[in-house]
Amino acid sequence: MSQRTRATALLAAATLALAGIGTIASTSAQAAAGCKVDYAVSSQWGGGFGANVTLTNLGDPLTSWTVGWTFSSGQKITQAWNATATQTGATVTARDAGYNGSVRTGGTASFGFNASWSGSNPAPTQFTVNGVACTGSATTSPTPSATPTPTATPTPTATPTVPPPTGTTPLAINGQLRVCGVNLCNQYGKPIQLRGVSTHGLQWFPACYNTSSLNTLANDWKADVLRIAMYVNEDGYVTNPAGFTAKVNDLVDQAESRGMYSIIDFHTLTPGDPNANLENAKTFFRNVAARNAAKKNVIYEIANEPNGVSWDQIRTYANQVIPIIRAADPDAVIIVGTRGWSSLGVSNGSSSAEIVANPIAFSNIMYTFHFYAASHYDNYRNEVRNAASKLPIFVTEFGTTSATGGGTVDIGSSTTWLDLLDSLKISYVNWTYSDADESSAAFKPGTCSGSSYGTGQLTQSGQFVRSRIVTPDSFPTS
Ligand code: IDC
Repeated sequence: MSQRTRATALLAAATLALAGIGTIASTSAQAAAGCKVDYAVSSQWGGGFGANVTLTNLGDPLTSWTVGWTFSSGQKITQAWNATATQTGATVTARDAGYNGSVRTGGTASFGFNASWSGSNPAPTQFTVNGVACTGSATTSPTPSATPTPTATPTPTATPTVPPPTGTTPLAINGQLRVCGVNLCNQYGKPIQLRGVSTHGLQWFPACYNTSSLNTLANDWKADVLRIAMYVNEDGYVTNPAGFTAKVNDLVDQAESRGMYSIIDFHTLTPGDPNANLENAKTFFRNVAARNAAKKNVIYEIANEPNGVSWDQIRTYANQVIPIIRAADPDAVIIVGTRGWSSLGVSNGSSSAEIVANPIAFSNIMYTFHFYAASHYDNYRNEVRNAASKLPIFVTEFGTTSATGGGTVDIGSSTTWLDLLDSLKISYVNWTYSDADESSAAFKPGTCSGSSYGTGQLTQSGQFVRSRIVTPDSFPTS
């Protein structure tokens, strides 16, 4: 391009840009607004209560928000998280916390608060977002060129609390998970089972988690969940906290963009006492919970396999880490490791009775059970069967092999195990989606240095596990 043509082109671009600014200014006055606010008291005690508030943006994308309402019975906010709340008289204004200010069309943002009450505690019924009353629908200011067509008035009975799924992925269908009774439930309150795989140690197999392998996992294996095994010691997190935190966050995004859930696994193994990593856990979970609070695909696993410690010591650890996660991400499911390498105590001569007698006193908690099919047989199965009617259990790790991760692949025992978990609707995750040179790995050694993760690359274990995960899910929506 000659100097002259180039100057003309620049001038044209500048003119277009100016025209663009003019257009934006004139349309922003007519930005579609619309919102829905869900307000739910999560717990209430004498004189106090906690509540979660979720705003659904039904208008144009927001870059910041305030949610407003008026209390009718003297309630007073004492503390808020994921928003800054101010209260003048009965009028509350909750402003986004910065990191959750952007909400796409159809997206949600949540925050929570504690408040005092006396007499009665009625929920507010009218909310505003950025000063606009929330009617549960979108409105656009009429413009001469684009008069909106009138929409049918919604009938009260036809307004479901949770709208139907907007997609077909596990995440789109099930949305925000929660624990109901002993089950993992979806956004419709229906029990579901998630089936998926675990990474190997991120420090050892970074090459195995890339666009191609994750596409294979979501599209070919039809996995529902990816467990992100972030070892803490053993050359893991402690060697580079910021780097491993970023890697975990990236994999959360990768899973989300493919419609899968992700389990953030703080993979403590050696030492077996999670309290040895308490400060690391606090820092790590404070960061990942704040960063991922608005996402619906995150499940937190706070200690992989406690060993050499009592259930009481595990509880002590959990009681310090859970509030940190909750402060940032109040509604996520949190999974707590159990005694004896997450064997519900069995590998230490104990049982789930110690957990039932002394459970974790937070809501939305599940308990970890792990098994290796060539090491753990009927006495472990009996314990799972027994515990399943009393505790919400999540199998965040199992192998088809011995507990070393190697040795013979026991297809018979693996089949018995997975049939049992299917019948109990217990979610499970296989160790490992990697090409480690050990029989529990799903891919043959060397696979991750190539570009194909097809069935030709699968090991015996990988073929079996894929065949169990690929079958259709059952995700009830009504
Ligand atoms: C194993 C890996 C192996 C690695 C070892 C490190 O398969 O390559 O050398 O960890 O300690 C678990 C643990 C999990 C183990 C796995 C198999 O959660 O970290 O991975 N296992 O031994 N519990 C029971 C078995």
